[in-house]
Amino acid sequence: MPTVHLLDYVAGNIRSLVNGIESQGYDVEWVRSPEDVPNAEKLILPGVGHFGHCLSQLAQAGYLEPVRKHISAGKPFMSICVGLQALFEGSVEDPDVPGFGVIKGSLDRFDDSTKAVPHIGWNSAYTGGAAMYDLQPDSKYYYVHSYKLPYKKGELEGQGWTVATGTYGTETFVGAVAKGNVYATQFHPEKSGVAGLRTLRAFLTGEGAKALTLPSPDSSVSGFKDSLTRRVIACLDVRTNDQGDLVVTKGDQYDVREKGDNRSVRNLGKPVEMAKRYYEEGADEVTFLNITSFRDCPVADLPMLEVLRQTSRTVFVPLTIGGGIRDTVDTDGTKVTALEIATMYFKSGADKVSIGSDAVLAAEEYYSLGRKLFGNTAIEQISRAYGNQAVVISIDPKRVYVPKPDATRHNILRTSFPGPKGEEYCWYACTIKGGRETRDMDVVELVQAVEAMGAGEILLNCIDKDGTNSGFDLELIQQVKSSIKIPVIASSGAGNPGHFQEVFEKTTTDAALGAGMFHRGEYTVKQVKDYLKEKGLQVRQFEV
Ligand code: 1PR
Repeated sequence: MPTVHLLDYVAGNIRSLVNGIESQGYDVEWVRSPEDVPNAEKLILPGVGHFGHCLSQLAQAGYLEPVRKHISAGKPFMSICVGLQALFEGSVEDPDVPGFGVIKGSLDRFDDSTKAVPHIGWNSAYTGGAAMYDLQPDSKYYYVHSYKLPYKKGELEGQGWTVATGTYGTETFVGAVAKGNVYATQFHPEKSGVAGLRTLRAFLTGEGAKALTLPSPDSSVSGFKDSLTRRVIACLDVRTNDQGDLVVTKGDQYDVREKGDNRSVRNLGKPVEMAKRYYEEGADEVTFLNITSFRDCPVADLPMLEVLRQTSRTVFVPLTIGGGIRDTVDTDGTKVTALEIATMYFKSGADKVSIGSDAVLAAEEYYSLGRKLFGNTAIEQISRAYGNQAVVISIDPKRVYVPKPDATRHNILRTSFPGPKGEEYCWYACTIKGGRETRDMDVVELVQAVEAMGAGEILLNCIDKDGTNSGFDLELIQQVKSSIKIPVIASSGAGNPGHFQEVFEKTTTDAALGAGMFHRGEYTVKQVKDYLKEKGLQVRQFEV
């Protein structure tokens, strides 16, 4: 099999990239020291973490010069995400650390005054008609980043670079650049479904470089409307049933057992098969929640690791895994940190981890210590190692009614759905252990604390709505959205495509998630996306 060299310079969640490359019939050889670089014919630099971390790791390990030589020798070179950013001169993310300087220009941060940052989701890589590694004008690519090169007409073209852009809010940014032997993408091709694998293939085969067209001097790829699509996520709650099999289940307000005399765990199918089906129907992401954390099992044998390994070989959209991510003690008595558990998940193919109960406990400590951070929580440790975007906080709130605003110290809202005694106000209490234990913390307190700790995204469930098919809790979603800058995924209650339209139109949510309606076969992901498109909302269509 032909090979491509991959620079393995930090612990990164690059299993998906390896899977993407292998799916195209190529073998990965790892560059493990600077001496290996000259042996590489084709070299890929996957960017992990943040700008300064990436470049200082490369510098410390002695990679800067060999990589520069590889590029100037005209050998095929591709860099991804922070790897693209590293090619520029610098970034406001770490102003003291210089980049490779292969491209003139410096990165800034997305403006978060009117939109969520990081920019997470499927956006364009628009080339304005230039041929660039098989990028297609109607395709969408998966981005996740807070820093970007703002697109300025002619700036990169004047240096001979062909440019592709996306637009987020009113900001047009550089999504990909190419010149000669160099191709760099801000998006993740390995997570961008068929469109992403196509552009990766164009690099691997060399066809992309051959067919690349130069920008014309007056070309412009800016001036777009926001091209970020509405993200639709399929979620699989997974646990072992009473027979010991790993099954996808689904509860009603978190009760996953059948009603009536037969109280066995509901079995709705097999996790790997169902994830693949949702991918092929056009799910923009797939989330697995390991709802019982497989107690009594050595950490290294967690069945979810195998589920991820198998899923990530065929599902090329982001995979999130949640459940049991906390410091723990293994069955043999050894201590295992949350970071170590997250690392195992990343190495098995996860792109993000989701933390539930542990986040609530960490937030309680954060407030009790006077809002100070000491760098020791799971959220801080995992986001430091893998980047904020890799850490999702899954919240399981419950509505608590109060008769008047000053009846509680918590962040309340006036509700259009009064309580059993006609109460017009409510707040949302955070729970832990799958809703079994309610804590004296409201959702606003929790999301603000975890944002300060470095979480990249919120997965906002709602116990009252879970499994009811009655639509999302719009009041809860808007309360959370207006309290933080990081993106929010609305979850719980989706029962038909109209509920997705409603949550996207009536709140500013960044994504919406469904579970039961997909598992029970009531609607497919494709039907939801077709419906949203019909209603004039931008969605990514699945490509074959
Ligand atoms: O606390 O870090 O070990 O994580 C445990 C994880 O498991 C948490 O993310 C928690 O939300 C989840 N979890 C625990 N128990 C349950 C349960 O159902 N008994 N599931 C559970 C949470 C909620 C969503 C669901 C949406 C949409 N399930 O995953 O998919 O509510 O459902 P719908 O569209 O059918 O209404 P830790």
